[in-house]
Amino acid sequence: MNMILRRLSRAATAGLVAAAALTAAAHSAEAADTLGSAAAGQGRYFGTAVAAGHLGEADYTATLDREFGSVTPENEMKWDATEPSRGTFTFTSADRIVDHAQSRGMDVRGHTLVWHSQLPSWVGTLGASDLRTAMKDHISGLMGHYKGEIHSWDVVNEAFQDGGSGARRSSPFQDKLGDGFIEEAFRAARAADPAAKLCYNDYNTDGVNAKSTAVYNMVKDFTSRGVPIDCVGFQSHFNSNSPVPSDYRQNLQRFADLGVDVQITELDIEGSGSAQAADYTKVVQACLAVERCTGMTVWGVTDKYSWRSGGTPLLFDGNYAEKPAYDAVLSALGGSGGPGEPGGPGEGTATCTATYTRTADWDGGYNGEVTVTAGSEPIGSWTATVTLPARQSVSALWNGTAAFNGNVMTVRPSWNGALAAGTSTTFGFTVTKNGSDAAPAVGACTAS
Ligand code: G2I
Repeated sequence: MNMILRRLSRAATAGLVAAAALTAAAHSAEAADTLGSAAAGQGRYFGTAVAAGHLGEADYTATLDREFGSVTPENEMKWDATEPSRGTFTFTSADRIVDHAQSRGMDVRGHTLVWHSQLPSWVGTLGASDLRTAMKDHISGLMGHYKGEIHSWDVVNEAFQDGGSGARRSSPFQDKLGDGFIEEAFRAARAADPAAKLCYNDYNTDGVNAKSTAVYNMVKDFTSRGVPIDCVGFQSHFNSNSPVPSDYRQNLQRFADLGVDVQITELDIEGSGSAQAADYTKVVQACLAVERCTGMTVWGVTDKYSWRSGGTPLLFDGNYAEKPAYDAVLSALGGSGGPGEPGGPGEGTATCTATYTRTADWDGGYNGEVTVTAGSEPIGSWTATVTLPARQSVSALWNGTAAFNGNVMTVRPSWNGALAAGTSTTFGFTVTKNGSDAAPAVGACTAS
């Protein structure tokens, strides 16, 4: 098939995919009992890295198709796989993944266009001018093939060094083209597929540190000068030497505050049991707490095919059984089957209480705060009602989402649904008094 026909047929398939994705979303609203559907209920995607070589394994594809809403080819879109010799593109393995994903209504992340690793040797032999041309040709060739079919591309991957310097990593691109290669790659990427979100992706940038600050400064510079960048990927490979940072959410938020989306792109956490589950919960909650955190991808379906399988870092074990980490992620995403949900621990016994305090007061209004506390079982989600006195109205609400029926406000969590036994969260609201200083009544708290 010549290139033009190939592109046309890929575009026709993409049209079908949009319809399939809508069907999947409609279904997910009814039964959020998988990672993908629960995340969709929170306005996020939940994806996984996929290797083309495993798609023939029935349990692998069954788990993939059931649970995930987005896929990232683990190696198949890298430079050595797609342009092994200059100007000769091979898309067979990547197409296999993209076609599989599209036929099931899943989205695709592109990984990765410009990276120092998994580079064919011919790239390193080029002089600066040739290398610049080759880089742009690679971007337009690869992105052009999948134009309109990739929701986000990792345009440049891992361009900064580890350690405290915040310096750029040596690579053929850095060494021959200088700092400007990143900007040139993003501009070429925007031209090649204007619909794709363009991300910078890196590791050990998950907390606030010298490396993440160097990336932050680059993104800030790009946005201030109009260099096209839409998102930053945080790989999030964690283990005991590199635990989930306590300032993870804060770090994601500072990037989001620059006006870019943030995505968790290669999540895996070595460990097992409840400790691993608790770490996964932290990651999901951090993403859900940041409005511009648009989705999460785990770096593989099953522990047995993980790039660090010895550390059992994923959500399904080698037999595709759901691990405690799976339950924790599903529960943190507000899905069913988690604690207190049908089929989950504590089914039917989950309870919560809600207590009210006035935290601020002025002539025309006041702020109220409701503390929601889980009973003796963990809860996956909660609902609390607040009945307002006559004439009063709510002008703002935080850490929750509200639905109104007359003067009764029903509040559900925004990101803070999952609570361990005995732990609490709060939501707050601002009330306009309209001449009434009476206190609202907080009704029963319902846990699920
Ligand atoms: O290293 C973990 C990830 C860090 N961030 C960028 C990702 O692209 C990277 O993924 C890993 C893949 O999970 C591995 O599967 O990248 C590795 C290479 O840097 C991949 O490993 C390679 C092996 O080293 C090769 O021997 C093998 O031929 O996978 C290749 C394909 O199976």
